[in-house]
Amino acid sequence: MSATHTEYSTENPLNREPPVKELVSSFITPSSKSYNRNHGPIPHLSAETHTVNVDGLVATPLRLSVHQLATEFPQHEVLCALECAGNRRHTMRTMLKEVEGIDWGDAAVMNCKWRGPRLRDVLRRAGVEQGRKGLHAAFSSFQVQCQEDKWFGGSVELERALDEKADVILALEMNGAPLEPNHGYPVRVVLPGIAGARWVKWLDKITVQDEESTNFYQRRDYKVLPEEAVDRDAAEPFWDKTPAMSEVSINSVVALPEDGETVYLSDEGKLVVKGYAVPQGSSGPVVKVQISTNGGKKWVDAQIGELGSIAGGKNARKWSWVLWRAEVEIEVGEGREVVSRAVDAGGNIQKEHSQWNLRGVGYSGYGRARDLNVRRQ
Ligand SMILES: Nc1nc2c(c(=O)[nH]1)N[C@H]1C(S)=C(S)[C@@H](COP(=O)(O)O)O[C@H]1N2
Ligand SMILES: [Mo]
Repeated sequence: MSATHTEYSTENPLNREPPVKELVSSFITPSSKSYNRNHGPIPHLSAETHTVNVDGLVATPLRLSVHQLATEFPQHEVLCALECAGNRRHTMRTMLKEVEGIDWGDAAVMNCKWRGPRLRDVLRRAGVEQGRKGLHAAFSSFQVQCQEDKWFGGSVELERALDEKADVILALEMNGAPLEPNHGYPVRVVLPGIAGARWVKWLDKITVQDEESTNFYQRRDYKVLPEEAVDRDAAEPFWDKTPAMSEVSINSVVALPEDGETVYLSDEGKLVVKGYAVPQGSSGPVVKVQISTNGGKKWVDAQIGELGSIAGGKNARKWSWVLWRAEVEIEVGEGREVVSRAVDAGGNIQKEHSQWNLRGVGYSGYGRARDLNVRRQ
């Protein structure tokens, strides 16, 4: 992997993100430009021997080999963004107030093609009870001990797991090649529109159950705690009462220029600005991105990039990010700022600020390049 990644070694798990400028240089993120988020070491598993168990409230528990997952079910491809709930934590802590957690910038996100059987087909083979409310599909990986729990797990509502339109798959491939160990080889959950924390890598078990995953990362982390939870002690009573994060918020980021940069206007007196935007949950695709250089008084529409040769029309772009570009007027001088906001097909409009929360998750305030020094050529 490229040495230009910023690594965050909390104890030792591999946690790093690429420079955001590099990230937005490809519509499909190659693994050389992808972020990595791990709560424990990376296991190196064999696809020959690995199996996924399906159990809990199903008529026929299953034990499926990777070969069976690849050959006994129709393979489905989804183009979608994977975003860590901690993406943009740096903006939250520097604009609002200090938070706990890795100091992620704007690049804890990637946009890839994922391929594998639909979770729905696997659950139906196990004879899942359909139509009963209040059940959950819980995903577990027992391969390695994590920092806060012995194993890693997460869950989503069973209805989501079974909804054909939700495009949930058990991915065996990323961008046309087998998953890399970092990204969950040989099989990981892909949950379009849902925070990365639920996309369990090195998947061992899927359980249909009447409660959420009991794993630490479902119950005691990845929650937008209320503002009164100012520290760990104050947070204690809120963990059980606060819903687990599920769908991601609409978001956009200014990747170029970057904070503190000295930039030069073109001969026409314009500044080139670029970035990405992701839709809210299932409300994609992103249909509009707007840029302001005067604190939101005036907005200019950005151009949304070509999506290349993706078959399937608009629906194929539903879960994807968009890359955008704009040429904007901006006053010469120091301390200038460019902000971006996105709108998706469901009518969600990105808000200026996000709620502060102790764990610094879900930051989705306007994209921002701060403290620019704007000059004429
Ligand atoms: N088994 C396991 N799965 C996991 C994690 C983990 O630590 N262990 N991290 C989760 C989190 S928080 C995120 S954001 C994504 C990151 O996926 P990536 O490392 O492929 O980018 O994986 C998720 N799945
Ligand atoms: Mo994450």
